[in-house]
Amino acid sequence: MSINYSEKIPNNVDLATDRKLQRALEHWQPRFLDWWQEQGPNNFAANDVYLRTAVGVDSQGWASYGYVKMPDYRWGIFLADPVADRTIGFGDHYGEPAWQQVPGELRSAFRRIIVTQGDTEPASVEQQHLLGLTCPSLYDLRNLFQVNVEEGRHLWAMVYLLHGYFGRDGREEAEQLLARHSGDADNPRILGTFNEPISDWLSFFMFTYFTDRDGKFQLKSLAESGFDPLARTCRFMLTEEAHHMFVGETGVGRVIKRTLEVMKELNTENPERIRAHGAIDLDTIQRYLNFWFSSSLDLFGSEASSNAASSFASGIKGRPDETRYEDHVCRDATFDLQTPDGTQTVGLRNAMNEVMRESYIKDCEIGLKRWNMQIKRAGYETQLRLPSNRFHRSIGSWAGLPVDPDGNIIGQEEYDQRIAEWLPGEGDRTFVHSLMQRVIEPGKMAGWIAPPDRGINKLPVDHEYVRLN
Ligand code: BYC
Repeated sequence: MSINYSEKIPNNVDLATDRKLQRALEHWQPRFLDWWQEQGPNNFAANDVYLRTAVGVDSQGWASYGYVKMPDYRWGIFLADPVADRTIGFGDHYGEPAWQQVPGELRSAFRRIIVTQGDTEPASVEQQHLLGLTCPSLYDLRNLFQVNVEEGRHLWAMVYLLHGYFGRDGREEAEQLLARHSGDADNPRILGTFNEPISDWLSFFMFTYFTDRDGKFQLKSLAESGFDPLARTCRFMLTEEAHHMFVGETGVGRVIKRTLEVMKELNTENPERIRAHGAIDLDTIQRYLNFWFSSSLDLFGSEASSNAASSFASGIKGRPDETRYEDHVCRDATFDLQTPDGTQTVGLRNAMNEVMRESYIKDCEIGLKRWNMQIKRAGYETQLRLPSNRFHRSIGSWAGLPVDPDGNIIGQEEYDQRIAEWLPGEGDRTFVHSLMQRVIEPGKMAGWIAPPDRGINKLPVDHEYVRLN
């Protein structure tokens, strides 16, 4: 299905036939643009950026690449094609026709979840607001902007649902999505991770690897939703999300590659010497990984959750790839949770957050394996690893406990003493920030990161992906 770009708001939902909705969205559009000017990529509004824009919503839909000034990006409303006679794939309504409208009794639960999803999108743009000023290359600068404009479009996707299906409440929520701000003391973003600063590119790559991957899993579970417009919206968003995780995986991989080159060159594994040579030692990379992984684990919510149970039961949110499972109703099944007080058996529906978290952790391992292969091939024994899912948690039964990366509860004093081994401290951040010098000559890379294997859309790495003059 192609997207109509001739309209003020590009869309494939035939917006022109719903004048009321069109007017409401056209009213919101200038507010979005004001927000983008204020909170979006700092100082790059006038530059041409080599971006991809969706022209259709099938797998070929990404054919269109070209130079665009970001404020002119064609943000719009794109839903994946409908599946004929789609039925609900899980919960108490299993097998019933999917809903084209929100059932009255589920209105506030759906709104809450759409608002939570929507809130993360502008939040991430805000978190990355200043990163462009310290880009390690034009290639990376372009990728940052691609990610930013697509997060902006994901916001549009959720605002369309709020405006289209939730009346005045939805319109008010859409306003609030532009009023909360990442890290704002009075009006912060809803979920913890989205209030953490992303002030250096190592954090950006960790965020796009670990936090965007939470996005993948949450979107996959919402793509199963009984509310068909939400499911179709999320299916299309997932195609955009894949590139963000690619940026994360290759970004971290390139940082490691450069570190290994320096280790070889100096014939040392000494962090101080590696740092003095302008690369990021593997211990620091591990600490950043620990931080963003553990923070992203919190995004799945508590292990035992009545919210999760009712979301599943009522057809709001399924499991990612629900068809993989045999039992789609899960009324009687149970799940053993490992809590600080020992094993606790709960109904499977109540453990859906944990089920998702477990699949997420498995998916995170894939990149780790690749990075570790790189290290091994270079002849070093060090291996990066995911810390235990009990480590450094702020949500759920392990929240706030002094747990080491192996998952053991230790004394608070020992924990406080050793935390600098496990999480980035002031010194790490100061060092990493000191490396963040802007490199903008086409094809040149900052000294702490290796070039990518290839450029964008078959163009060479030294292509001028952002025209800064
Ligand atoms: N921080 O029963 P509980 C993405 C709240 S990322 C702060 O434990 P529930 C993206 C929770 O809201 C994907 N608060 O969990 C990535 C609830 O509050 P209320 C984003 C938290 O409700 C990169 C209370 O604690 N999408 O797309 O089952 C760049 C008790 O909740 C946190 C979604 O998250 C936290 N970490 O599940 C750009 C999907 N965790 O309601 C974008 C929509 C929990 O009592 N959201 N709380 O005030 C959901 O499905 C669920 O809200 C959650 C929580 C999975 C987040």
